[in-house]
Amino acid sequence: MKKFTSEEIIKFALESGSTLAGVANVEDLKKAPAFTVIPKMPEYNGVGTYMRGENDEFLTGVVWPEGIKSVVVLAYHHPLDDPKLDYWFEGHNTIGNRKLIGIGKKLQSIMSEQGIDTYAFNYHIEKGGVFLKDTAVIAGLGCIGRNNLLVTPEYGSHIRLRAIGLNLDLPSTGPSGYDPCSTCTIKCWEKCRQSAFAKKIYLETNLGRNELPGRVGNFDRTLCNVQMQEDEENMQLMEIPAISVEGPINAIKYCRTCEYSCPIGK
Ligand code: B12
Ligand code: SF4
Ligand code: SF4
Repeated sequence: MKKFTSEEIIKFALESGSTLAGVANVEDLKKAPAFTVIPKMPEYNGVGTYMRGENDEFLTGVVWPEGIKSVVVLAYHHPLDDPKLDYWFEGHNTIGNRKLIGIGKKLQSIMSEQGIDTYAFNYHIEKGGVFLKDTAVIAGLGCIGRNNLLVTPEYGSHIRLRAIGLNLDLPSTGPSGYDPCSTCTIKCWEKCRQSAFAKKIYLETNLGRNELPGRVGNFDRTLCNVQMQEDEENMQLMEIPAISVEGPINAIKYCRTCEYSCPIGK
């Protein structure tokens, strides 16, 4: 098998249609904040998790597939003038996620032609996923902003992520050290209508690290989830031929206020 560098793999990912891409070594990810704090946080089974039945068990950690040594993170631009890329349609994935799945498949096919084993990580942690924002930071795509989202220099937080594992032991291509929040005067976290960033609810001493949700421990996912549930109740019928040719389909427009309130990438 030919030896590849992280940069060569990134080139394949960009050729596959990814807007941005980077590589994170699995050993670096095992030490990254989200991967280490999650078992110490209170259980959460709201939107974004995959708890279908009463007997489903909480899976608080990431299960690493055998032989996978590095992860390629794929980022797809979700521009402000195309919000429907991010709508969830009843029983369907978002258009943006479908794009990302297609890009991942292309990359997997290029890798397989080169004799490299790959693994497509699921979106949901409970179905074998990884924490995508931390993976993107370790891969050098940007930083975790005060809005608790990945902020990239090129597109701000207006991107969505996916990951493909490789059986290649490649070095991480980050972190980059990029940090626009340290000098920013815009209080993006104050714009949240659920006040999800109003109080410090996680302590460094309890979670065992300094990098906390919302950076300083003030992002409350249960309050954000209240908004997500309201958004689900307010879903609207829409004509989206790319998803359904049989007429209108219910669309959920999940809140993006913390994403939109950051000026980077606009
Ligand atoms: C479950 C989930 C949710 C849940 C719970 C979120 C949570 N953070 O716990 C809910 C429903 C509330 C939610 C809301 C949203 N989500 Co969501 N969600 C997920 C999911 C499936 C898992 C996230 C998770 O459990 N993380 C674990 C927690 C503990 O991590 P955390 O809160 O980010 O905290 C860690 C980081 O901040 C990190 N950190 C802090 N500082 C530093 C510094 C360094 C150097 C590093 C490495 C790390 C680091 O440390 C913290 C832990 O201590 C991911 C997809 C995936 N597989 O990753 C999408 C994902 C994170 N969501 C996403 C989005 C866009 C949203 C929303 C805007 C809704 C929407 N319209 O899609 C809101 C934004 C809320 C917010 N401001 O964070 C995107 C983020 C893209 C981006 N640009 O960052 C993702 C990646 C999915 C995707 N489509 O690409 N989400
Ligand atoms: S607006 Fe953007 S740059 Fe400023 S603190 Fe918020 S996330 Fe950071
Ligand atoms: S997605 Fe909306 S409700 Fe959730 S933290 Fe961001 S602004 Fe608040």
